[in-house]
Amino acid sequence: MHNTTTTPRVQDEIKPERPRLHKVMLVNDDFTPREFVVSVLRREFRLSEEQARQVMMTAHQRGVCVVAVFTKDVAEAKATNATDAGRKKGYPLLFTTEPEE
Ligand code: TYC
Repeated sequence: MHNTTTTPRVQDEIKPERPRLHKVMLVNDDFTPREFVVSVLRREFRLSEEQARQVMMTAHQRGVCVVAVFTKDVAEAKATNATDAGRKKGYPLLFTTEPEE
């Protein structure tokens, strides 16, 4: 009998992958009132008054702003709810999602 030594291969070291997070983005438009955007951000994303104002103003000035990151299902559900809140009032307010790099 002869001795054999084995070195573990990289693939044998099983590392569970973290679920990829998804960003919720707020998209600017010319019609939705600023105060309404702030109220949706506070209610749907639990932002403080100051955080909500900063996110709203960033979207207003730059066209888009990251609101928060969540797992895919949560990001999509929150983006849909927040977009629907605007639609119910007749506003074109839009929240989208995209995977984080
Ligand atoms: N641009 C809007 C206005 O001037 C306010 C607004 C900000 C709307 C951000 C959407 O994502 C938005 N009334």
